[in-house]
Amino acid sequence: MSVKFNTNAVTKDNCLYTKFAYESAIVEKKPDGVLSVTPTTTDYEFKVDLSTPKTGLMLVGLGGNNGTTLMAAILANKNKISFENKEGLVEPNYYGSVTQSSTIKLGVDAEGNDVYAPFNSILPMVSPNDLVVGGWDISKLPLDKAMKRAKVLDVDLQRQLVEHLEKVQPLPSVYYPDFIAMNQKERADNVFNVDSNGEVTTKNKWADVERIRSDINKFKKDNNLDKVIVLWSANTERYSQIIPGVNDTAENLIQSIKDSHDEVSPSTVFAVACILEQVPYINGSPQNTFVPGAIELSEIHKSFIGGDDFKSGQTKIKSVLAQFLVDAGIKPLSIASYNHLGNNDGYNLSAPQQFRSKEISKQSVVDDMIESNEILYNEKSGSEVDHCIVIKYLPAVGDSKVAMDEYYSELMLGGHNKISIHNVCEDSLLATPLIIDLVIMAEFLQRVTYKKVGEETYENFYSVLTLLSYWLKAPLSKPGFKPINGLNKQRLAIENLLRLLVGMPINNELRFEERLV
Ligand code: NAI
Ligand code: DG6
Repeated sequence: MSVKFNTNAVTKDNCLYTKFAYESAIVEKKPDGVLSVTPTTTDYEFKVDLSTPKTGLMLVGLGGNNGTTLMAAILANKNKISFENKEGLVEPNYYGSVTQSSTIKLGVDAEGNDVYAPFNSILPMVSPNDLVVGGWDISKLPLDKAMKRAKVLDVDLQRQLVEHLEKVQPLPSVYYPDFIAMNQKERADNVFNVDSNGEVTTKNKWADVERIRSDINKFKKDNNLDKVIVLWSANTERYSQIIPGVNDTAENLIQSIKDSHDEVSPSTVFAVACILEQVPYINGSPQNTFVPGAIELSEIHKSFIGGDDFKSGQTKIKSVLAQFLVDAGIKPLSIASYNHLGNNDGYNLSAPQQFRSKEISKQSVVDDMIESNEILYNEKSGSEVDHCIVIKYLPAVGDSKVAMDEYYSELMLGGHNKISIHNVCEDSLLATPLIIDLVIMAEFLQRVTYKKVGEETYENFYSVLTLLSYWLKAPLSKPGFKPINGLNKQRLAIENLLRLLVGMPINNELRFEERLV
């Protein structure tokens, strides 16, 4: 479907130019407790490069459940591979992907009814079918076998994909045994950081950075790509300790890598390599890959980063439900989130330090909602939600993760409300469309620049791509800013950005066509 916008946006040299008045408000708390609100307006000019580049995606963890499912989804869609399951013929699709399978409201028709268009019809975006996918894994299994090991896809689809996947083997990767669970050790047979005896060594971390940089450049050259995006979908690592002088600044981090400091993780080594190559790098796992020094390095090199941890099922619902309760004036008192799963992610998370990374990520998601409502959360009536996260490894259920949540809330006049959710989700089929969205949006956001009216040069967005927060459990934010977790707020920001870039006013649901006489 194509959409024509009759706005003031101007196309020149294959770029789209628009003007946008950003309206906000500055709020000051006066000594007498009064909140003083002053509307503000800043005039911007935006520019979007309309050409879609030939884009490569390099996944760290290519041989895992997400990696193989992503590869399979793209191949199935690109080659129109249908398959039989017990319910009949299944046509390939990208359900679960906002960029591929959701719509945006354009406006209303002559009768005042809402009209929608596909998300990816507003502005040119790379199609996932055109992505060139490659990447690294510490396991050398070719992808047809890795897909079988993952036990995610229907067997008839697997059978048809073998010929496409059997020749794909992940590149060797960096393995520092201390960062992922020891139970992953036997998987690590495809590692490049080895000494002359073939033993894993963690003593040449700068060489590891250089190797990754060279892998990226080779992939780009071999596939004749305009751009590469790297995404970490490898095992959850333990947290790195943040140590002043070690990883607190860009300079210290670089020196610590050169000194092969124990607290530098593989995911941070990948981050630094990508930042130095100005390749966008997204972290789909919960660990603190982006130590302060990595964020500063991304600022210095104006290189895009985004994270952390795919927000796929249980946490996505939480970021809607908790927001709904608090916005409805109902006070959640406790949230208990249990889950069990039987895939390799669950196996890795059965180790305490890796579980702790996931616990932190899953827990942080309601913080800003609590802070948004002082009527419900205050010193007198209690300012916290009891929030517990349990994850158990149960091999029998495989990739079909079972998540059970109980939301216990306080109602009017001492009443209570308990909402229980039982959610069975095929984990990798939920997570893979998020990878697609993160990559398509990161690529798109690289093509958007802006300047204040009157300024000379167009700038890129700030290096931490917080517009990706919709897809992430613990959104990384600009230092000094608090993350926004509410799913609806996150979606609205993306939708309004697309609207303003084509010269449309930002979305509101005033519906005056209907409500005014
Ligand atoms: P998986 O365990 O199936 O795959 C991870 C892959 O990473 C494995 O093949 C492993 O060999 C590889 N690996 C480990 N360390 C590596 C390194 N240093 N370099 C290259 N490869 C390495 O896990 P899955 O299910 O694909 O999930 C991947 C990550 O995404 C996990 O951290 C998980 O917590 C996170 N995640 C997954 C979600 C899901 O629904 N599947 C949702 C949210 C986050
Ligand atoms: C257990 O929770 C395993 C995790 O890797 C999750 O499957 C993943 O983080 C998805 O989490 P959520 O909370 O978004 O469903």
